Amino acid sequence: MRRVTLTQYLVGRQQNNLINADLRLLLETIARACKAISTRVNKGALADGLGAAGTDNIQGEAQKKLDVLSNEILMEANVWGGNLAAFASEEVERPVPITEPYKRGEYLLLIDPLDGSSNIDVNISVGTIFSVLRCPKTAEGKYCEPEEAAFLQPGSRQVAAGFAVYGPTTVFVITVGDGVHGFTLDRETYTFVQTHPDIKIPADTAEFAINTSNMRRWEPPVKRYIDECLAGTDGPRGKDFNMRWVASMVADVFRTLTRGGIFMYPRDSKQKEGRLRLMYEANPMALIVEQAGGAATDGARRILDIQPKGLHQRVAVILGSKNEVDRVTSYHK
Ligand code: AFP
Repeated sequence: MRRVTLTQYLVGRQQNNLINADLRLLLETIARACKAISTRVNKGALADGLGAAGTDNIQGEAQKKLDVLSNEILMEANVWGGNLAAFASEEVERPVPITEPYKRGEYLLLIDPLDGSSNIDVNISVGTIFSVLRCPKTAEGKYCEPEEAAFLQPGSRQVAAGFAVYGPTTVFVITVGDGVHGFTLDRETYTFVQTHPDIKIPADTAEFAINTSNMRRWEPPVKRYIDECLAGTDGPRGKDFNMRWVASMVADVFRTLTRGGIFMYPRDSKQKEGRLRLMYEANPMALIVEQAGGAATDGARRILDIQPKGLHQRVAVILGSKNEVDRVTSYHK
């Protein structure tokens, strides 16, 4: 039986009026850019793509060459479509509005061009994360100037979100609000082919993902939850837990989507706001996880309800199998 391609999936959503032609073009263009990034990532040291770029991003973090290149690939791919008002990127301090000679459109694109880039030089999976919002309109019905304020919308306003994982295979995961679907890159035809239709996260799990080197800094509810997992069959959970930590959110989230699990990057005494960025990491992943039947909070609040204050603000993230996320949230109450 012939598998559905990403284009067929998106055309189907357009025919069902779930998305319009502009959003479909945007999503197809993002996927095409992810193919180009995948090719560069897979070349690795053969193409002088590894190592530091010699510059820092807005977060003051040293950029990798592939961080900068991935950002350029995504921006160049999306500047001409006439469907974007502006984009925002982890790698760029301020939003980049679409300007003449290009036409503006109704969407705002937020990207983490290369998530997990500290793993690049050691050949561990990395990825691209994206989030799509609508540009707000004024009372007169005109699009607002796509400055930072236009982006500061809660994650529940996203019209689409997804990510690519550049791993043993390149997988593109997307939601437009009617479930979560995964597409694997067929390198012979260079086509994304649906391999994970309608992904659902198991409500229970016996696997947690957290960077335990931060344990001494955690707040009590997180410490209690992890201690109980570590106590295994002899402890209050009555079962043994396994641990995974890739340190590439895209890889940890894809594993959580496909076999269940709880992914945690809590706030702690050193990273008081948490480490992950709300607008282009937590929000898109929270929409994906909820659309797959999971849950995503900052320990207390639903991620998608958080009213952003800044484009690059950080947030605590606890997401995955619903029953486990609910348990951690109950410990915070
Ligand atoms: P980098 O992009 O700087 O490698 O950070 C990756 C990340 O934002 C996210 O993908 C990981 O889950 C998390 O940071 C890993 O953080 P630690 O290195 O502190 O474990």
